[in-house]
Amino acid sequence: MSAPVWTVKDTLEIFSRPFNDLLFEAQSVHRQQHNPNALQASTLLSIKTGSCSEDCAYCPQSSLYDTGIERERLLSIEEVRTAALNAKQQGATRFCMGAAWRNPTDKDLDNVIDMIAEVQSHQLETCVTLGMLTPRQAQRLADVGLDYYNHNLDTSPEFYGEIITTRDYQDRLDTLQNVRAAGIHVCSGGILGMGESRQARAGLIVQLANMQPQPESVPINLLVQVEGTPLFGTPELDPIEFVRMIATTRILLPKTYIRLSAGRESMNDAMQALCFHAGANSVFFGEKLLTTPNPDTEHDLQLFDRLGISLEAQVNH
Ligand code: SAM
Ligand code: DTB
Ligand code: SF4
Repeated sequence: MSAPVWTVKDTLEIFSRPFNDLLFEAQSVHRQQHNPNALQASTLLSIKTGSCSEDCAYCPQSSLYDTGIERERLLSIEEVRTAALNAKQQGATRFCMGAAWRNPTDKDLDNVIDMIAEVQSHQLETCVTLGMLTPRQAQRLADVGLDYYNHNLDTSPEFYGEIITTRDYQDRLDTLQNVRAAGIHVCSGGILGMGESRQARAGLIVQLANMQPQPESVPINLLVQVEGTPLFGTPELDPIEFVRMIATTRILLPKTYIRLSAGRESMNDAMQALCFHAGANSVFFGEKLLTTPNPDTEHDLQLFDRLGISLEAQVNH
């Protein structure tokens, strides 16, 4: 049987169902494919912070906005090792390294490849997010055994131009295609709370759901509003709408790991519990995202315990 081709209309129909019907369907799909009481945990590290040339309206690391973030040099291997060991000790199974680049140079990639090898030596899965990649660069990352590449579509093709002008949607799709062709697992999702419509939310899900194969990992971020960025002051998103997004993503991408990503700091425990019920089954774990705070590890562990949720076990390579 060939995979369904989703339209925005079909997706909006699901998205807009009565909340209890939507959640029941999402939870039913979720249980067919996943352990409903387990979460995969990844820890983030910014290996190169600030002074990015791009104009992403949400991002504190763009050089075009005055957000008080200082440019930092590329971290050393020792700094990466310390952070990776700490993440593993806390219970993360994957270590994700992010760089504030439009794209890496080949020299940048040499350094990142050494970092990936270091993280792998501690039996952690690896993920990097470095901006756009050429087919050759993606192949180099595949050759070193990188597990996941994160590159977000961020929103629908139609709303995208309101958020980023320095590269277009097709550039992002091309990078994802290069990652897929190299045989690396694809991690791609987006951000809610940027002033987008429900149609734009559905439009993002359709892009992800119609990829063949679908991405293995989809991060759904709630905008972290940072003073100085153009999106600072955007009206807050209704939490119920965010839960609908998770549930609809779960229904259209049944096998994918859906990550409740940035923005957990501003969510209460009940909202996070609803997101896990709606099908979110991975989180960023550890007290910092790239430049902004994430919930305390202790608080997270207590929340998971209250919900009877366990962290997925460490993987042995
Ligand atoms: N520079 C690379 C790129 O843009 O592809 C990699 C790092 S970039 C910070 C990774 C992703 O973080 C972005 O695509 C965006 O989805 C997310 N992000 C950045 N700032 C955010 C914010 N303030 N709130 C929520 N998500 C954010
Ligand atoms: C993703 O979708 N969210 C993460 C990760 N992929 C790289 C990044 C969130 C960044 C939030 C703002 C910050 O901390 O700078
Ligand atoms: Fe640069 Fe990535 Fe931030 Fe965009 S999201 S400004 S590309 S660091």
